[in-house]
Amino acid sequence: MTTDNLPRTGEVPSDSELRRLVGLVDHDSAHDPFPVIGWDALVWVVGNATVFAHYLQSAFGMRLEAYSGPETGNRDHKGFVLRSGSARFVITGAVDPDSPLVAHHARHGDGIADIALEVPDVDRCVARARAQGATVLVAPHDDSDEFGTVRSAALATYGDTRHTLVDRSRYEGPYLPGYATVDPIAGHATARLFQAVDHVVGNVELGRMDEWVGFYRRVMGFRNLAEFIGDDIATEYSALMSKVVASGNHRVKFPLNEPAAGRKRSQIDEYLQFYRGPGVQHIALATDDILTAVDALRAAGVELLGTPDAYYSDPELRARIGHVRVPVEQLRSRGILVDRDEDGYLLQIFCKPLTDRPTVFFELIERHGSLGFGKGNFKALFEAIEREQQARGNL
Ligand code: TYF
Ligand code: FE
Repeated sequence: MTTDNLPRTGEVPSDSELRRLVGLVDHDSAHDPFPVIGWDALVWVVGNATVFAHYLQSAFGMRLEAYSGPETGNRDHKGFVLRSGSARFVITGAVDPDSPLVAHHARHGDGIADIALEVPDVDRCVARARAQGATVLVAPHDDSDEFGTVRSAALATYGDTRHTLVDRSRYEGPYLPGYATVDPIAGHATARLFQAVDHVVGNVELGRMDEWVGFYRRVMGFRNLAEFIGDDIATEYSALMSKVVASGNHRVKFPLNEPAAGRKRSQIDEYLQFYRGPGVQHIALATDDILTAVDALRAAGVELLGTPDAYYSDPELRARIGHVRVPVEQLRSRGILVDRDEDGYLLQIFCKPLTDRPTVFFELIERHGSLGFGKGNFKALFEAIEREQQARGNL
């Protein structure tokens, strides 16, 4: 493996590292109606949490930090808490055949049920959400164990997805009450391939993107970012429309897609059909070494989207990207995309769906000043996605 020189997975990036990794901006949160600290966890419901958690450790270098299951008194389901830098994934799967997770999985397949956000004041956020007409699925309440108390609540968002709001300022435990610290899988040296969650993308139904943009603006006080996919790009080649909302300092960024009429059947329609409704489409993972990460993922057999050679030999691209930290040859051999804007550049690559249904996938992103999402790559990216859609017989 080429990952021996990387920091261990558990090391959390410093504030200044995080700023660079995910492109934070200055922001005074004193007047935020809904102050957000950042991502708390991405909670997955899958058909086999034991195996899925092993895959995220063995292929994505994540580190197991905590566990809940029959051995810890949880007869309903297993939950594995995985970390890479500041990113936390919780993988849950039913043990009890009557667990509510069974119905979620039967409908959606493997997916993200909860985009949990860490907030300093759960009650204040819920009061704001109620006043703005949001659906409160779980009222603010405390959970305690020997490590302290967590206060949380949950709001509904698109589809069956929710946002649990978590205040862990009075809690010292590994995750939540009910979870116990465990040892990572034996003999496996985890490598930190990524350090943070950059953005989480939602797919919503045709014509509803603006409603959900409005939801995040009204309820959470998020703002629109400049990057979007409009009618022009949609009809040219993407068959989707997209807008991005973000928290004040951009720590939490939510691009929202809806299908659009294009030349071909929209990739968003394919998702909505197989996920049986709106849900999380992709999670972008911020890394400070996308080359090493890609090599490690390929070595582990993870499938990434290919990029045609023509992309790299395009003189227009060459001129536009200017100087990047490695020779373009090294990007070409790995299929890594590059985009530049007025603030800097970014490197990015996309995995094929990691689930059986063509739904959720990962993106890796290495930012060098750019605060964007790879606008210059949309054409090459959507063509690559359509090749996969075609191969699945869904185009
Ligand atoms: O998050 C983004 O905007 C980029 C591009 O269906 C993108 O990663 C947008 C829509 C999509 C796939 C990728
Ligand atoms: Fe993205």
